[in-house]
Amino acid sequence: MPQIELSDTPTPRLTLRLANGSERVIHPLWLRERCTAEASIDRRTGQRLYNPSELDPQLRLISVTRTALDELTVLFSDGHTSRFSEAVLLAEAGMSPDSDGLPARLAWNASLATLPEAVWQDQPSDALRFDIAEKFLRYGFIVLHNVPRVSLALFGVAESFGFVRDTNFGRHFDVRSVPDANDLAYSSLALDPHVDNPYREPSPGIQLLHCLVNETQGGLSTLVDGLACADALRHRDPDAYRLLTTIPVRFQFTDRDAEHVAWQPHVKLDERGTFQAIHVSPRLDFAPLLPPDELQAFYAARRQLDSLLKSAEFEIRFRLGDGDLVMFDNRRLLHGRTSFDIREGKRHLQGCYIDIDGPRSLYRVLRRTQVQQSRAAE
Ligand SMILES: O=C(O)CCC(=O)C(=O)O
Repeated sequence: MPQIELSDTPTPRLTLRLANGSERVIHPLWLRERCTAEASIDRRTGQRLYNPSELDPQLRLISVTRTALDELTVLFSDGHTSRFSEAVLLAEAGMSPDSDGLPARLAWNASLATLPEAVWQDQPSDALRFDIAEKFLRYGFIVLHNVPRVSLALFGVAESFGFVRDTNFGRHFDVRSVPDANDLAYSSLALDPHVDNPYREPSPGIQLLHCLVNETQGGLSTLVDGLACADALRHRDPDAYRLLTTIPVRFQFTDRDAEHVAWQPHVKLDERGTFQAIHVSPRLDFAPLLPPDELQAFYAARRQLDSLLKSAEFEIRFRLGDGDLVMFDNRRLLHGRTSFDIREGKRHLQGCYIDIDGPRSLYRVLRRTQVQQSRAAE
């Protein structure tokens, strides 16, 4: 178990020892800027009352004492005394940008036994919203049943998890086959796995698709976990993975009123090398003009990723029936559909976007409430 160790020689210092035995010395400034004393933070907002860049750059620890079971009292060289909860320090030291108080992401493939799903209620309880947010954060998607089959009912769901993001397609978009469509989504063609709007900066975090009616046999929804595919590519072909995580590609959307362009590598990593997002849309991507041998390697790498994304090993397929809604992480998952025949009947979905931070914030807030309630009940 990770723990915090105190030592006094040659000077007082605190060390975080991780479960694997490695250690990280805690910098005095890192510690000091986490001080929660009344003089340091505003009680109501929890925000800092001073600018930590103005602290003494050579700040040192003068003494560290364990004053209670979970409490360290630290005297700093600027004369300030702070008390810290060890549990809080440990939790924060272990955080990373993708796991900051959120459930761990579970990479999945076609062997996913059951879809993460829930039955929607018009006035959802906190327990239902928590359940949905948790499944969504783990799997990157959730299927909701029983969403009223009326136009714009998807906003009732979207607004329970975040703020709707308007785009040049409108606050919502109707996915049905229309003549002269400005996007292939509005045809009856099959759509390969893709993310929406990779030409936008930032690209939409979450997409919701609500099925108002589906009278066709086809038009099955497909989903692929970009996190799992990127991981498979990293293991199976590290060179291809390196190219797709480093070469920025130009994504472009143009119609009469809009011209959006964004450059993104197909697989975006954070500074620690952790998967952040996947940007794939075979209809909209343009590789930069690199020397022929580099482009040859890039195209081979892109083909590898493409075949993983389309393989039966990773793709799941399911039918969205009337009143079903799928909400997915548009920066992690790729979605698509099989073709359908409009002579069989209607197929009408409505879609909208919300930002990714909505369900994350909701999850943390509801979790905090749960913890407070269980403490109060003890
Ligand atoms: O028709 C569908 O099921 C999916 C539509 C789609 O891919 C989109 O709107 O981006």
